[in-house]
Amino acid sequence: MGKIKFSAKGKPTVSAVDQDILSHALVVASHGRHFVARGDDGKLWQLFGKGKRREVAVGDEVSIRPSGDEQAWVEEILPRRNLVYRSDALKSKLFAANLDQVLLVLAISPPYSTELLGRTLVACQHAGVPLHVVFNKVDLFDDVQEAMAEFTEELNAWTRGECPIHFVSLTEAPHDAQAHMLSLLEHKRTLILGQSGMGKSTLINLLIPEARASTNEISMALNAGKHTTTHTQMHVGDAGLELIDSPGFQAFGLFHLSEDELLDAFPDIAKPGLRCRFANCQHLREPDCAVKLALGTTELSAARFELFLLLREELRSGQGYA
Ligand SMILES: Nc1nc2c(ncn2[C@@H]2O[C@H](COP(=O)(O)OP(=O)(O)OP(=O)(O)O)[C@@H](O)[C@H]2O)c(=O)[nH]1
Ligand SMILES: [Mg+2]
Ligand SMILES: [Zn+2]
Repeated sequence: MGKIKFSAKGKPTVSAVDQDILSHALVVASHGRHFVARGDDGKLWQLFGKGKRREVAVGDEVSIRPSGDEQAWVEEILPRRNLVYRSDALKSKLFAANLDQVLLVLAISPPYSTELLGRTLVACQHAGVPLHVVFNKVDLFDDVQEAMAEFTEELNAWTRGECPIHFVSLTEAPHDAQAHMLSLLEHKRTLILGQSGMGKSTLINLLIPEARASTNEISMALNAGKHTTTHTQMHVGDAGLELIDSPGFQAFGLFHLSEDELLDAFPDIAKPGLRCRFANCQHLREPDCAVKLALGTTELSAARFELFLLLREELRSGQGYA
């Protein structure tokens, strides 16, 4: 990968390039309003977009119109297979598009949030993208077997057993981790998500050693020398590896879902909900509420019900702003 510069502040400069020729490119890096795309010939372009055409995500296929030697306008965002994003009442943050899978990296230090896990699962289900959980830093467990059993039970309660869980130590058992992860990631485009400090970049650097230099070049420039990832970037490795690194998140808003879509992501509530006495039961204080009856049984965990109520309240209160 050549040098990527995010320094241009003004409009792209017009030079002797032919502005009438459109070409195809893949968006490989995003830092909010700055984007980098790779043309079919491997050339890297600094991308600019106007209006809706500014809403590009890493993984997007775009048609571009050159405006300078290294700069181009987004002419069109080609139809997406899927898009994983989060949103609050005011704006959306696009993580990545056209994915095969999402990998959520967790660890006990810094402590992971089950609520963020629950939200990530809802976002992935809504996007139609499979989610895997990587539980990293198992070297920090006192009793590995006991801890693995305990965390598997906790995570399965949150994901209803729908997400495979992979326990690894990226720094203490890198060879094992590498072999295990490769079988999961080869020939796939994978978005790596997680809170800050969980080991997302460590995982990518282990599998694609060249990623380190490329990441550092941008992160150091943007973030005054800190290692934490500040932009979303796709790294390409051998065996068809396409790994998208992203900055750690502390919040994961889902304001873009409708109430029906939210319910789709909670079959453990939708299903008993069909048995409630009232068709429009809110599952709060209504008589003969089958959801309340299911609560605490193997059908519905209290934690998932609480998350559902929280998300529903959020999207109701956000209506009219989004
Ligand atoms: N003990 C232990 N530490 C690890 C392991 N994997 C990663 N770390 C450490 O965790 C810290 C954070 O790792 P990063 O890969 O930068 O985390 P990140 O998820 O990319 O964080 P952000 O870029 O801030 O979102 C680093 O100091 C790593 O060395 C592990 O398996 N065990
Ligand atoms: Mg990182
Ligand atoms: Zn009910």
